[in-house]
Amino acid sequence: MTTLLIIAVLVLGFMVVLRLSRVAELTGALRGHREEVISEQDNRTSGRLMWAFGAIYLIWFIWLPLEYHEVFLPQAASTQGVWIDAMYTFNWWMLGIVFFGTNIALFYFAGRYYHRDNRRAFWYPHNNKLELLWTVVPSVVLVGVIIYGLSVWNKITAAPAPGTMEVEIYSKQFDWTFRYPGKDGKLGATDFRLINADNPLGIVTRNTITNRLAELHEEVDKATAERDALAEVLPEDIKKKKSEEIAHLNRLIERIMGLRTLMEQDVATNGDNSTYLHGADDKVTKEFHLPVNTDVELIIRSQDVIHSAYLPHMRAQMNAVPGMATRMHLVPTITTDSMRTITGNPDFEYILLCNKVCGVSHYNMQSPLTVETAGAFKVWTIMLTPFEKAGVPPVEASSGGEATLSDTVKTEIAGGAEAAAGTNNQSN
Ligand SMILES: [Cu+2]
Repeated sequence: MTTLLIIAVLVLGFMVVLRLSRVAELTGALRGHREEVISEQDNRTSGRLMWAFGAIYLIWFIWLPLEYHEVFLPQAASTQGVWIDAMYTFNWWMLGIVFFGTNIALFYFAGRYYHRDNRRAFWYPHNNKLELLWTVVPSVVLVGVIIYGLSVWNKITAAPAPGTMEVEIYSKQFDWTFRYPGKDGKLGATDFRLINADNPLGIVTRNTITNRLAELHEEVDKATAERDALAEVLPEDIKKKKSEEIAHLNRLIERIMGLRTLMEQDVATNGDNSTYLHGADDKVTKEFHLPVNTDVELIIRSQDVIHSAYLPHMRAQMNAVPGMATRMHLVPTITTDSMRTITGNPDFEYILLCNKVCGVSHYNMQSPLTVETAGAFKVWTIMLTPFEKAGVPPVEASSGGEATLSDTVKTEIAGGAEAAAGTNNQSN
């Protein structure tokens, strides 16, 4: 009701102003005043109003951050965040100086040099020194901004020091999965062809390869049986489609056997250092923890579309791109508990957000992050179940899949190298 009244008052007020201006126009006309002739007094008033508006406008820009700084993010919670904030502040200073300088000049000149009948404008078309000045100074400042930005970016994406702990952030529509190294301290190789219900990240081990092959052979058998049983009744195009599906599954099987060849060769060459032997003890979890004051190398991957791993309190963000692994360093410097004290919010949680519009549930693609002491983190990781114990059932010695495999050993040998070249391994 009050809102309605306020709106009514505003509308009526507006109509009154319109009427009054019409009255002023008419009385002017009666007095013989011509509307197109603007007096010096009018121009001076406009000039003063320009100053008043300029002052309010600039004061508003100063007031905004002072009033609302509490809704800004709290202090940066990582070493990299401090670098980013310093760069951000530097950029704001540059922008602020230019913004206030140009706007003060704009409003000052507009108010100072209003039109006077007895004065002519000074014709000043060109000045080489001025041109040089306003070309060189912004160029130098911009080069400075870019060099500063690049140096910070290079520090954030620099190659990790040997022994840096790797943590994988794996994205898919619409959630996050995390992978921590097991006892060997290293993440194992992955391949998207091995992804199934038991192996959401496609970790490569002898077991996962065997299980995935068995699963695919079962699919081939089922699809073939289905197609053949209905051979009499199915239309030609559907049968063709079914055959294409079966051919696709068979190609997938060949590629995975190529991967297995590659794995065995790598194990033969590198022994225990082979990246294919590091996956079994990896720990796959839906919870995200990081130790405080420890340099962590985040490996970021995606299963489907481009996502972006964004940790606002760490001032960290990196795209998750399907088919490749992106990475960045992070040294969290404030534990979740300390941040609760700093912000005065007992429920404070760091958050990992997806920062690329990736589909219908993008808005909900998030995960809390716990930053804790190195000791607490270690205890937490030890409590996690290693991958091979967690999801993958042990392989039976004589599974149906294995039997069929021996039939295609020739293909394996012939296609191994080619298929291996086409595999998409993200090894460390
Ligand atoms: Cu996403």
